[in-house]
Amino acid sequence: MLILTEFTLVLILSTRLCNSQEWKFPVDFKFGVATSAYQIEGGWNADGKGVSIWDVLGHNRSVLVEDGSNGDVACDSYNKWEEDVMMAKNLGVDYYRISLAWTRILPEGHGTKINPAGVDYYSKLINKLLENGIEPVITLYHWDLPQFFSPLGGWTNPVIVEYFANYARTAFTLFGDKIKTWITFNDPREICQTFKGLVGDVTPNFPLGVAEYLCSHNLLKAHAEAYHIYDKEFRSKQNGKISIIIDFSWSEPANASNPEDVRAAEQNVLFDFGIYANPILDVDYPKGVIDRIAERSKLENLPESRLPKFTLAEKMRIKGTYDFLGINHYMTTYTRAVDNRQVTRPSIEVDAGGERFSDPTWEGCAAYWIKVVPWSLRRLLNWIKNTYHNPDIIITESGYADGSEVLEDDGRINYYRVYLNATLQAILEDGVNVKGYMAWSLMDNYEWIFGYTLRFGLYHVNFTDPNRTRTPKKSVEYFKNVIKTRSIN
Ligand code: PNW
Repeated sequence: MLILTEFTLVLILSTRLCNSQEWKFPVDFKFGVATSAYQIEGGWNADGKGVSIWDVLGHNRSVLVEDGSNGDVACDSYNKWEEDVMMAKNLGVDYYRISLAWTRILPEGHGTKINPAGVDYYSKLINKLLENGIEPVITLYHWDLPQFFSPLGGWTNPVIVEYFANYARTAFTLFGDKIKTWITFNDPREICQTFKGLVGDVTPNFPLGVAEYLCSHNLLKAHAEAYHIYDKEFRSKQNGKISIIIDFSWSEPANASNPEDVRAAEQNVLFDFGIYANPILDVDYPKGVIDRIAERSKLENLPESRLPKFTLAEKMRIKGTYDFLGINHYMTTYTRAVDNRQVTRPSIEVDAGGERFSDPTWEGCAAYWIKVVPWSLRRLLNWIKNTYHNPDIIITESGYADGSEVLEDDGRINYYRVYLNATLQAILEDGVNVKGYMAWSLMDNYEWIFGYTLRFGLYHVNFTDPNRTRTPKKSVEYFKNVIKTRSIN
């Protein structure tokens, strides 16, 4: 009986996956691919570009990088951008998400000294995309902070808010007549938790449990300033949309019938995602986060909470600063409640509590944080729908890594098949307003502290060839076909 039931279920699901006429992406749904400046451009000091924290890390502290490499040349997209556009065109994507290197536009990071060669580079790229019917989506900040801000403490210093606002206004002025979709920040959790608002070389005295929150506090204010500048000075002429991308790692209760585990998992979701999303999509930090950090701070005998407070005016300035929500999704874990009332060295991880682990039966890939667990994407999309009044969502990154130079990338094809199917389930069965899906990434690129050891591309890049030759992997045909048929096969 059980076998029959399961068999029937599999039959229904696979019929739906393969044959159903309705199991298609809605007409207004868009497909895309994403990259970021430091990961692909190279040309780290070409034609007047200034230095970023990643240039400095790649040159002086490349011991922190798995293969000791840097992004000096990367995919050489500073020279090969026309080929990149043709690759995107071949896929048939609606959009190509790139990021601007802040120091290519403003070499000093601050002030008004603009680098004309940098402006020219992005103008040519944007124009070429538009000529080929591809919408350029621009991320202002994808981690390559101007080095100027590093000794000031990066995102932990509130002065950064005005500097970022100046950079954002410069970008809207230079490119806004051609751009319909702007993103302020890519992945605040990575910026503030992984990299601690700098590039995460955490010294023994680094103020953990404080720095992460100073970073998110300033980042949220900077996001809101950029949003309001766009709204007030540019929107009426340029008619674009602007928002933020927040990475969402889903946390599932280890035992769904144990209320403690349910609470611990929810708390992790609030610390990973809600801490950045709630001030924008609702108001202020989530209550669960405020209460938890206050409680931990008290245990540590601190006079006040380690989490900074927004004034009422700041809360109102940040609230509602989104025209849609960008989501990057990679990680899934189970969370088990643990008793951690003891006082240890504070950090956002300790504050978040719970013990996170993955199921050994989940299929993995070369990136340890990625498991193929598509139901978790569907759950987190529903969580957003239910928590924040069903906003428009664009999945701005989703992808799979190989650890070697695989061209027959069946693992990636399977990944996209099941994650796109979960996206369709969320749209068609659950009524979540998902409006787009972007694959990470158009091509293999510099994967931060993993250097060139992880390959996320639909296109292979030969990093030992001075020409950085690009070759389509098998997944190019697959993704192309999904876009063409608007269905999964
Ligand atoms: C994203 N996680 O970072 C970045 O936006 C990309 O630049 C990067 O290349 C891509 O993911 C692949 O790693 C994340 O552990 C890295 O949940 C890790 C996580 C999330 C985002």
